Amino acid sequence: MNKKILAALVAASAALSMGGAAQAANLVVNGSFEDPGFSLPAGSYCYLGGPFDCGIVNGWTGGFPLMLSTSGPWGNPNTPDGNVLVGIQGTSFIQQTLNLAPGRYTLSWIDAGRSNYGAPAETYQVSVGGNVMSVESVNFGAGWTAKSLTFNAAGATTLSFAGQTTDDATAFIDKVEVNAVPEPETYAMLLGGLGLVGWAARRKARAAA
Ligand SMILES: [Ca+2]
Repeated sequence: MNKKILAALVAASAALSMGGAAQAANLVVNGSFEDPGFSLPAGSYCYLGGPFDCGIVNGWTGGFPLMLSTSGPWGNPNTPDGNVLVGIQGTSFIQQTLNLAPGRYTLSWIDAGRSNYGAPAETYQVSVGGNVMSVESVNFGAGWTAKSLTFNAAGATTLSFAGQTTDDATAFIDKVEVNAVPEPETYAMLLGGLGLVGWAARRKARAAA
């Protein structure tokens, strides 16, 4: 009997763990920009919706964001996330709308600065659902830096990275991810299940003694 209870609890704990793993999947479509939807040879670039038009960037819409490959001509450091990255230049922007279940989420990304242009910094706003969540200033030549913020959402939610300068300064962005923050109840259920497993094991040990 105890073995059956134990097996059921182990299965329940495993299912909860798997649920947690599923929640941790990145919800952003093409957040790495590695599936751009267009051909981008090494060392080249295009704009979404402008001259040298990329035509399409899978998962994303925007106003004139720069799509770059590693070793691109815009003074971008090579990205640690594949070969393709985005440049937010002047007041250009890139955005994506996610349909999110009610809950709490983490948005994470990496950014870096332009090394071959003299402007001191590119400032860009990170918005979620139309609310400005963060204003980032990326200095000239800055290396890749991990950024993140958390937000609550339910339903259609637009993520946006929007430049705030009037010059040719550029912030490079890559590795955009949104992950669900596990609910406290999930942890409580898991811990409760583990507690019962421990109790059952102790009971069995006493019975055997
Ligand atoms: Ca990338």
